[in-house]
Amino acid sequence: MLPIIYSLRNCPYAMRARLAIFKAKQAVLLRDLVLSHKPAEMIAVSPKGTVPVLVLANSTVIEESLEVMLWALQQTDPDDLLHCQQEGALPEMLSLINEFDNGFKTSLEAYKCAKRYQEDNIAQCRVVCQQYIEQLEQRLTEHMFLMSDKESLADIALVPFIRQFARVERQWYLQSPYPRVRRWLNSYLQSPVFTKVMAKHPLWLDNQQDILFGVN
Ligand SMILES: N[C@@H](CCC(=O)N[C@@H](CS)C(=O)NCC(=O)O)C(=O)O
Repeated sequence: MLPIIYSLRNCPYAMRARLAIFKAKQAVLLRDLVLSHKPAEMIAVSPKGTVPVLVLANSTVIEESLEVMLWALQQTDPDDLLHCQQEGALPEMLSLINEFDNGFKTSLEAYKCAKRYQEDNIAQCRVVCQQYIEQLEQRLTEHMFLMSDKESLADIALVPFIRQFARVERQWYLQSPYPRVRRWLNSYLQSPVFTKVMAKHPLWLDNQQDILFGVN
């Protein structure tokens, strides 16, 4: 029995989990859902009702996206996204991810909201986000990816959220002083991996058909 992942196509947390599963070449059964119709099977094992949720063959339930990523890469990590030979690399990545999951995510939500409701504080909200984007630009000045010249867990954990930031005020973003962030984000958005991870599937509740994901 393969692990089952409950997922939502455009959710950045589910996206990062799918990216890690794909990078780790782990076969899982994907069940796509919408938040207005969460499958009872998912709520039964994970009452908190957020996606992604991964259910392993031994019934272990993993209900945090970062934990799903770590589970996948601990099975196999062909691209060494965990930088396993480098002492201290993983805690450093986790610390960066934590900073973005908390501070940046909150600022991004405020920025998205200001845009959606055409609030007059949009520039202020953007400036708060920019402090985080500047940090990434600085990192990408020093190396090709966020941690080093090698791709890492941090890159695939953060990229779905930077994608969201880039979409809030498209024209502003395209001329913003962050050319390295744009190059880094574009290289993901244009990659075959991203195409696979963002493929559209029928909703599981509509046809109860699992989609084999991660290995094809
Ligand atoms: N900390 C969780 C957050 C996941 C999360 O908040 N996902 C959103 C969708 S992007 C969700 O499921 N929200 C539930 C709802 O709005 O009902 C994780 O990292 O997996």
